[in-house]
Amino acid sequence: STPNPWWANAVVYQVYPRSFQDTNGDGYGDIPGVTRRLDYLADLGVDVIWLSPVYRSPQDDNGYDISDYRRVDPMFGTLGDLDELVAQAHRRGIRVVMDLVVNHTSDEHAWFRASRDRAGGREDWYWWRPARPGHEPGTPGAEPNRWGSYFGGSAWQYDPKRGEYYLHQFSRKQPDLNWENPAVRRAVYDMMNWWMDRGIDGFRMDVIVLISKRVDDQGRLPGEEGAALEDGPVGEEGYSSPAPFCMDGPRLDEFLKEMRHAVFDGRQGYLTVGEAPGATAQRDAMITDPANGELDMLFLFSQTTIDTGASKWQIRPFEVTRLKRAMAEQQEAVKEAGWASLYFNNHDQPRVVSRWGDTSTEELRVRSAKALGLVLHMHRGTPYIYQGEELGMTNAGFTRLDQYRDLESINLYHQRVDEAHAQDADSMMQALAYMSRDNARTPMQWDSTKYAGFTASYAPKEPWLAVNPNHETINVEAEERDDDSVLAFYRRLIELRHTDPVVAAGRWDLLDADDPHVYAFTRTLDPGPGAKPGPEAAKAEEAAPSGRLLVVANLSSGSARLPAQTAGLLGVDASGMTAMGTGD
Ligand code: TEU
Ligand code: CA
Repeated sequence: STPNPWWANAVVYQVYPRSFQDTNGDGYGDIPGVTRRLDYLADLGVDVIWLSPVYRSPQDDNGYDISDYRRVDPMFGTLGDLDELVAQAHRRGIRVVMDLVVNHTSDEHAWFRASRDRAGGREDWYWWRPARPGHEPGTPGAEPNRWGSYFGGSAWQYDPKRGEYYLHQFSRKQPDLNWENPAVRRAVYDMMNWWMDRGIDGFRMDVIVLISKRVDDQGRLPGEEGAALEDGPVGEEGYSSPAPFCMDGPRLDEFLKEMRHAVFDGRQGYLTVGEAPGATAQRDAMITDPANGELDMLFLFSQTTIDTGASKWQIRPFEVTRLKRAMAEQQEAVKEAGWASLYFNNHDQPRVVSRWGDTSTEELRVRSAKALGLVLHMHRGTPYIYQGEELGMTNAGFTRLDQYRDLESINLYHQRVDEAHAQDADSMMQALAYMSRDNARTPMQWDSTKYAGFTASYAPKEPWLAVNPNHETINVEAEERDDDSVLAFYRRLIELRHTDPVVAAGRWDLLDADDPHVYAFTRTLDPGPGAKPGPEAAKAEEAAPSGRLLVVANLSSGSARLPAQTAGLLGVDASGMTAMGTGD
């Protein structure tokens, strides 16, 4: 195996700037707010900040719709504010990774505006297609194929100016870039180099596995008139899925290698992590194998889909065994080469303590948050913390549709309930309460004041999304005073990754895979025959003489017995454990 790169024992903290800290009272978090809270992050001990998009954007999808990659949106501040944030972070030994959204741009980006012209030189920068022959352009059924957008409606939008349709896998304000066009790729790499030269430390790449589309030898998409490829089956909402044709497409490896050369060759100390819905653990191993020169890490979706059905709105009960299986798949796949990212939460996922923990009492919430944090952070890989996860922040608790702001939640409610009758209103509201992205996006809870310290109590504007009422008890200030808080526990988790070589590098072995309550595994760092003696081995001996760590967490709400393998390893009889035991 390869020597560990710098990020192998690093912990990444995701900041969703819109919800982190507002400094000018407009109800939106901003870049000076992140800078203001850097000491908090330095105290927590994180090594890297991943900043969700702050580029110029109409904010149709909270900044994941970019209209100018080289400007900062005024709602977040200025380019100068961003330079200052990066400089201040670096001063504290924290690296800054920016979000890179290049599967699509905003429909207000200059590239797209030029592309609406059939002769402007940018005509092939997006996926333009004519209406289905024999159909009036712009009328229902005239779309090039049956694909549905992930955010509702057709994935095709008619543009009367151009007289054609453009593809958008996400909202109609997020047209997909045509990566088949080398000029598009060059423009993206130029922009990336511009940011790297400015001093940032890498990129988290939004839906990067969607950039290569499966086309036939005439360049036609599936289902398009005369295309050799069949469109997929139409589902209950009236659309087919673009996923089989756009996820992990045929030229993905080629594009990623090209990007690596064009942007990262000769650079050092950076990090690249690609968001990879639909990618398998085997593909993860290939793409993150340093020998292949693609990406450092991927965010797989295997663990985030264990409790949903065909659609993310069909909720099924959480099963510990499924979580273990999903995590194990990735751990096994990258054990020889490649590297795992470890996450339960981000700005698209509900709060893990509400999702898989027990929040029925305050005591169980705290234990759940610790148990889930322990399990995640003790795996082999690079852990990601999403703002507020370190406090055990919970889901939003919204009960009415008008409390939501997320376009996915709102559009899909209308599509599934009002249009397709795929789900009744009550069950959809329950599904939103469980899965909506807005659960992750309520303002960061700093203190117990009216707006949780996210914005001043006397601010002229309310926070853009309601503050969770439980901020009166769950907040940074309260948890900093309490040595047994979730926050204190996260500090120790981060410290362990930095100080214990077994945590950073040890082999991972699952125990008792089929036990429905207890999540247990070992981490082992044995020199083995033929291992080189050296500073690494000496350090390992010093920090953990046995070179072995046993992690045991009861993830059920009741008490559980130590399962056979775990008990055997401890040399004890299976005995009772407390609910959501933290294992520490
Ligand atoms: O998300 C892509 C993605 O696959 C999903 O997580 C998606 O957000 C949704 O939950 C599907 O049900 C990325 C970003 O993380 C997300 O915030 C953006 O909205 C999306 O891409 C489009 O840029
Ligand atoms: Ca603000």
